[in-house]
Amino acid sequence: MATNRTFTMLKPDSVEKGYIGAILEKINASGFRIVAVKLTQMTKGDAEAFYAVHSERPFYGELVEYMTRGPILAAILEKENAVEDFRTLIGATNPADAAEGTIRKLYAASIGENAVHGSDSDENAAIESAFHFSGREMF
Ligand code: DAT
Ligand code: MG
Repeated sequence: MATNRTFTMLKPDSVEKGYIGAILEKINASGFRIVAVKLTQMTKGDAEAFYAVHSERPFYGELVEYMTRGPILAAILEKENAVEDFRTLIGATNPADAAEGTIRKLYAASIGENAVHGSDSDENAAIESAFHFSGREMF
């Protein structure tokens, strides 16, 4: 398996509740290297574009409101099989369905406010990383 990268956001609820340290510790302990990291806040336009694939879904408006209500921690992570392994680490979209020990099981409140984002493909990881970071911010 190739060493590769994924993109994550610790969403506004994680930042508000003070979970950044604990979640980054878990990410590090799971073998991911942080390639890029920053606190940033998405504008309405940013969130609408980032989640454009969900624009016809009934929760789209709430999702955009949630993702823009405060800062997020955006990061790029490197590991063998990064995309798939990170999706395993974060758990199911709905924390009620997430496996024991996953980030969403431990830290997410609901399907709408589910603590963390993880890219779902190598292609989307590259697109999402470029959405938030310039080349000189990646190490
Ligand atoms: P994931 O974040 O696990 O990739 P997704 O891409 O299907 O999940 O959806 C993106 C986000 O949209 C998800 O993290 C939370 C929100 N969302 C998804 N399904 C939802 C639902 N049924 N009700 C409310 N919010 C939902
Ligand atoms: Mg998704």
